[in-house]
Amino acid sequence: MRKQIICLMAAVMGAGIPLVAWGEMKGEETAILTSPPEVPPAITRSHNTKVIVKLDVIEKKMKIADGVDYTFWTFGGTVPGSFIRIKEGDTVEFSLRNHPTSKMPHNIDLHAVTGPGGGAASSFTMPGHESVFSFKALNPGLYVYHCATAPVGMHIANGMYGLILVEPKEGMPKVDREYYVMQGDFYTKGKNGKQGYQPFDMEKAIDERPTYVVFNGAVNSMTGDKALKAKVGETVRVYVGNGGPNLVSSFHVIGEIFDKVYTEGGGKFNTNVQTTLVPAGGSSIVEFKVDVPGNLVIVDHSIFRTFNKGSLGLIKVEGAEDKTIYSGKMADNVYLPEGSAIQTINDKEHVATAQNLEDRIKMGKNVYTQNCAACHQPDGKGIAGAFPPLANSDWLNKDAKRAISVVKNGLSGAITVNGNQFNSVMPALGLSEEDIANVLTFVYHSWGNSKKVVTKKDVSTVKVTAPAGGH
Ligand code: HEC
Ligand SMILES: [Cu+2]
Repeated sequence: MRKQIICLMAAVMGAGIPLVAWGEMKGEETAILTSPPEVPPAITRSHNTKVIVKLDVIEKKMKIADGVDYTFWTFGGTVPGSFIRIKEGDTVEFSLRNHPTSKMPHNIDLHAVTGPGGGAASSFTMPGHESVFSFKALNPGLYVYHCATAPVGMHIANGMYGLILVEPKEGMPKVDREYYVMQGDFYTKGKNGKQGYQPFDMEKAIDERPTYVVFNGAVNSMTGDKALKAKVGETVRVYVGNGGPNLVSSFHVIGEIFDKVYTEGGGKFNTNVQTTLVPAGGSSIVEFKVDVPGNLVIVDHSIFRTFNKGSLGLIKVEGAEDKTIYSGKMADNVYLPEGSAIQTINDKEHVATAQNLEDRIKMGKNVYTQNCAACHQPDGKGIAGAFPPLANSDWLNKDAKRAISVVKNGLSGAITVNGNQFNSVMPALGLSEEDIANVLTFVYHSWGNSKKVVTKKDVSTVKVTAPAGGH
């Protein structure tokens, strides 16, 4: 009836006015729910509707890390739970269905709900039951939903959280790709990486000492084949959530700057942000245009969590390079400022003297580890195309005076070692004569070389020339 009146008004007032005004309900539809990292398609309708959401609670064993199983409690079978997308002004008819195989009752508190407990009391559901309640989405934004059944902390710690996006009336600006990423902290009896089935550890949870901190429910949920994807030139939007239960996330993408951040999932955006804080039970919407190819790394910048507890994901960006934006490595120059190694040349007191061959080799080994191994490698085999081998090196074994000169003065230009050409720069390292004698004696007595002994006197008879490497 009301609808007809509005249609009539539109006809009277002319074009440009939608047939159904905002706040007017038209029809109904069933929400498309997606599993992370996927996001349901943008809502294109320009009217409000009744949205039916059916969400299943499933308790199930899944992998939290390689070789580690955990019993997750889920909304929709995944951690985080299914992504729900509706529009400001929509009325949601929400069905929470607790699977008959569940051991626990569960409910849902949606932060997008205006009403007691965010729906928690109305949705308390025993295994094998379904609860239905309805709410009107008054405020646009990105909201967390979670289970709020006692013990609440335990239900959340087991993975009972997800995101619901309430698009503003005018919709979200168009982007090329959207992803769903949600952080959570997990507490297992066994320590990080302990294989086999791991039960929940209440004490660790209370003490806020997580065993795992992960995105999308598991270590490596977004690496390898499961890495997120984008192409150079595309704009990427990530709906970021943090289920907690305890930790706050310092959300960061290594190699990108967020062009826009809808801080805390709200209506206003900040620009040019490096790291955004995502509170437990909160969210953030980040957007960035990818300009160059490569791997972007999604992290919680509380960085031990990333490298020791699992909060690491990848976005693989494919496309053409743009050297004006990122050059790649352009030079690897020698940098030996005054007061570094050079100083030891004149540092007479520093020089300990080897008493015998065994001593000399031992001291030489130390010099090698500290001064040579980084380039020529600890096993003396060098790196193909960059650093020539010292192991079994024909160039080295042929002429000891020449070898002394290399270490004393550095070396540049093309040389051939064991049939392979190198054309690079070895810097003069500023070692004392004693150190040079020791290190070369060590090298000559290692890796199948000629067992020549180099003395300090041998070193002193080789001329000092202008050092290589631009000094
Ligand atoms: C910064 C990297 C770097 C360090 C450190 C370095 N080298 Fe080299 N070294 C090179 C490069 C590069 C060459 C080849 C230079 C060229 O192409 O002209 C080379 C060549 C040599 C050669 C002659 C080629 C061969 O394989 O026999 C010897 C001998 C040698 N280095 C010994 C040493 C010793 C001993 C040390 C430590 C005291 C050392 N180097 C430290 C980079 C390094
Ligand atoms: Cu629950």
